[in-house]
Amino acid sequence: MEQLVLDSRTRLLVLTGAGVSAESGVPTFRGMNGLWENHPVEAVASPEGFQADPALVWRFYSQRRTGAADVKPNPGHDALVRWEAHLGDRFLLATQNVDGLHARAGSQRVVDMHGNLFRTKCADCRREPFDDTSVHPSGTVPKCDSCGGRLRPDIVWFGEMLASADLERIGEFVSRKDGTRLVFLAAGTSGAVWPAAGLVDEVRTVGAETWLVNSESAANTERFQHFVQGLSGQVLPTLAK
Ligand code: BJW
Ligand code: ZN
Repeated sequence: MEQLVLDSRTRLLVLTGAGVSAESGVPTFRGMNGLWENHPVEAVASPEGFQADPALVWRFYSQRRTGAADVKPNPGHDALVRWEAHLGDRFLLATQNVDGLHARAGSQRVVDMHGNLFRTKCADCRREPFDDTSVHPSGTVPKCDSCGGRLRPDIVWFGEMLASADLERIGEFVSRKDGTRLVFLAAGTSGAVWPAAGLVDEVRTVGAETWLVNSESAANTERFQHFVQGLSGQVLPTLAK
């Protein structure tokens, strides 16, 4: 297998997607055919969907919270923890996963690009998002203590902007000028959802070396210099030297 070199002149940006959690037992989006109980994911993960049927949205996220609380990080998550221990500030993990498994595995430099399943915010007022493991499986819609409005999961839904602070943190890491060379590795992601799917092009503008680890070809495979086909829990632990 080709080897990823992580020496003292390398800084590494990792982008993970649902495939990295798959071996922990978390279903992927394309694996569900983009459907949950026959509803298109866009219907339960968009502001329009929440407006139309907030109870359905809370049933979806309650099931996700219960499922994600029951699973454990896998050897793919653990490999990323070791890389971070080795690289320190020369490591950044941008994840599209909202399940919190990277943090539970021990990763520290993590950007939750698409939010966090175990955080809730108000749909109506600006109060700070807060940690929340509550579930509402019968579809009751929790209310905000501050304004009485509807609470919603702190997730970046379709058609919503990613947090600018998160995008800036990634952008600063990409454009950092400290004499190190940038390596970009994407794992377990279909390359179909933007802006994450465009990161590979952004890093190429600064001359990054690019790797994709995925169980099948992604929508943007040809944008990467190296494609290692396989399961992330098997490939990542032996990929770097
Ligand atoms: C394994 C494996 C194993 C399995 N090992 N591999 C430009 C062009 C076209 C469209 C757009 C565009 N810009 C914006 C859009 C619209 C939209 C978008 O991208 N749509 C596409 C579907 C076309 N993007 C947005 O709306 C984004 N917002 C935005 O751009 O704001 C600006 C704006 C505002 C207003 C109007 C217009 C623009 C926000 C996107 C937020 C995504 N949110 C979701 C749902 C909520 C999260 C949740 O509830 O969990 O996040 S979508 C869903 O997809 C989820 C995921 O994080 C995300 C990415 O999926 P991922 O991780 O790639 O998973 P899968 O399942 O797709 O793929 C898994 C892969 O792993 C597969 O390839 C498997 O083979 C593989 N695999 N097991 C290795 N063991
Ligand atoms: Zn409120």
